[in-house]
Amino acid sequence: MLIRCFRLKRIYCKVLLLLTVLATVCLLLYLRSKLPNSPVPSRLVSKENYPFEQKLLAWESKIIKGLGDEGEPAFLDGEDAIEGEKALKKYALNTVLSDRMPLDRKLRDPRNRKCKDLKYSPTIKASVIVIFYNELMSVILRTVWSVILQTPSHLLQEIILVDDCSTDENLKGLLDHYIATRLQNYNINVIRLKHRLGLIRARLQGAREATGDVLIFLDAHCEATKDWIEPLLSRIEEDHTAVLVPIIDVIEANNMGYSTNGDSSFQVGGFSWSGHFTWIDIQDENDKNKVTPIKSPTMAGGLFAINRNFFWDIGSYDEQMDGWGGENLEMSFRIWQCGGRLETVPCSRVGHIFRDFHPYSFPDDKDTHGINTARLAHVWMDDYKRLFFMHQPALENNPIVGDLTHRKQLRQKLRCQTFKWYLDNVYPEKFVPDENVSAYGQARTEFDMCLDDLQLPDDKVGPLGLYQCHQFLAVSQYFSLSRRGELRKENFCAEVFNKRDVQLTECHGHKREQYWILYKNGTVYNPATRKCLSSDGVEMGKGVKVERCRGGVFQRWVFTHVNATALPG
Ligand code: UD2
Ligand code: MN
Repeated sequence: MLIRCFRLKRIYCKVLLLLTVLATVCLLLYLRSKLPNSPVPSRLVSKENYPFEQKLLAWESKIIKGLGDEGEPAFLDGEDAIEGEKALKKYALNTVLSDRMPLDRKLRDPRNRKCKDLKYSPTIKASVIVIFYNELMSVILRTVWSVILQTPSHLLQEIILVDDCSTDENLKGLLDHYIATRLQNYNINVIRLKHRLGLIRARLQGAREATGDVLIFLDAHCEATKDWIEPLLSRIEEDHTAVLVPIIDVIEANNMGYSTNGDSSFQVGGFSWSGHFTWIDIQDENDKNKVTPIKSPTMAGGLFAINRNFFWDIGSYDEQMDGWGGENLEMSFRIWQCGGRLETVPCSRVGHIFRDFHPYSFPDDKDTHGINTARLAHVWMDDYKRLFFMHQPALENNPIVGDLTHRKQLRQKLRCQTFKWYLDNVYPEKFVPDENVSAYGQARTEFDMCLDDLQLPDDKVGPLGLYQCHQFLAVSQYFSLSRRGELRKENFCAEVFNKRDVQLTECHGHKREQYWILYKNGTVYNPATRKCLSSDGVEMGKGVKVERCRGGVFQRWVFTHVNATALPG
């Protein structure tokens, strides 16, 4: 008909044709405007995953461009702000804000200026392993994107995501669809565990699948920054027994701000005798500005790089550790005692969302941190385990701790050093409450009252208290008088305030207010105030004080163990 129309050259026919074409174009344009603007090639969206695509598009359309760029703290308005506050209380994270923030947000380069001049040219590749259990999808994906964007592709073998049997439905089909449609050009492998295995065995599963020269483990709420991977890989290429930790910066859980500790100061890992990881400030002035790796006695556990073969050779993880906790100290002690090194790399920085509480629960409500730590104490700490079990007496001979044969065999096979060797060579600053001290144990008055920390939380300053002596030596009443004259508990020292009150506060090593002399007659003298420690008039549960020295029962303290030869007359 068309041909005939042209042949006929009738004007009305031409007009009709033009109108038809115009109408078709309009219809197409109209239909297109009704379709969401998908960035995804249509061949990747099938009938089955169409609902996922819709959901992702709806989410993506709400992402606010530029929000949180440069790692700046971000804030939402109105209802979103209120919902964000609620989420923070529920998940220890502002999930509303995270969902609105671009997954590939730009971060400023947080490194020390001197790092920027260093050139690294590693030739080995990493497998980055990210484990998760019910984490927020946008947070997991931001972790993944940061790795992709900050890692030169020739250094990245693959990213392995291990889902520790999450129950959150979004982390199944929707996450898979995101990876298939938005990350299809990258080598990302998702492992779904059939049962919840806990973070230790989840990491092991990831490691088993990995094929890179180096394994880099990350928590599922991290953001890598510029050139983070080069110094890690270079150092491992130089020494395959070096296990490395980046500087772990803080991403604020409420506003996602990326904050650093300042340019030239940072911390390495320590531990407390209660079996917890602690941060220790770099003491050595020369180390503070360093850009080369610095020895670290322990690691926090979530973010580290290790040569893949070395990981297996040195005993990977204790597979009988459940849930969460303890594996980081186990690995730290083992690495040092069995011939490796643990180092913090100042020029590699990765942010981590530190949450105030675990947003997930543990099966059976077991104290997995305690049990796992009891396992490592038995295997790696020799006699020093006495100091841990003082904090956890119920775990000392408890079958719940499980069989240790394999780990003890491993220690023998690898001919590892003793824990004393570790303390002497790796962590000589660590205070051992019953070694090289003038006195330790309970400090008792004649009225059966003892010095007591009154259950002071680890991170607080509080009074050095007085309480009825316990029948057994419990941690709350365990004090030492160090050779330096500190009356201390782990990292807390008794210090005189206002020339009268005595507080437990962080040990400074040089403060005169923290300096005490124990005389053979039981007087505890503070030369700074020229006063003596006294229980006179102090009620049970209240703080002791210093008073003019006048002898007598209130100023006499009897320690359970005294090295009499070390005391002045
Ligand atoms: C710290 C470590 C963490 C781990 C832990 C001790 C850092 C920054 N973080 O606690 O990596 O070493 O100490 O065990 O050093 N997860 C599972 N299955 C579970 C529970 C958790 O896969 O049953 C995942 C979780 O989603 C996260 C990772 O394990 O990606 C670590 O858990 P976390 O972030 O709650 O631990 P965190 O940072 O408090
Ligand atoms: Mn974490």
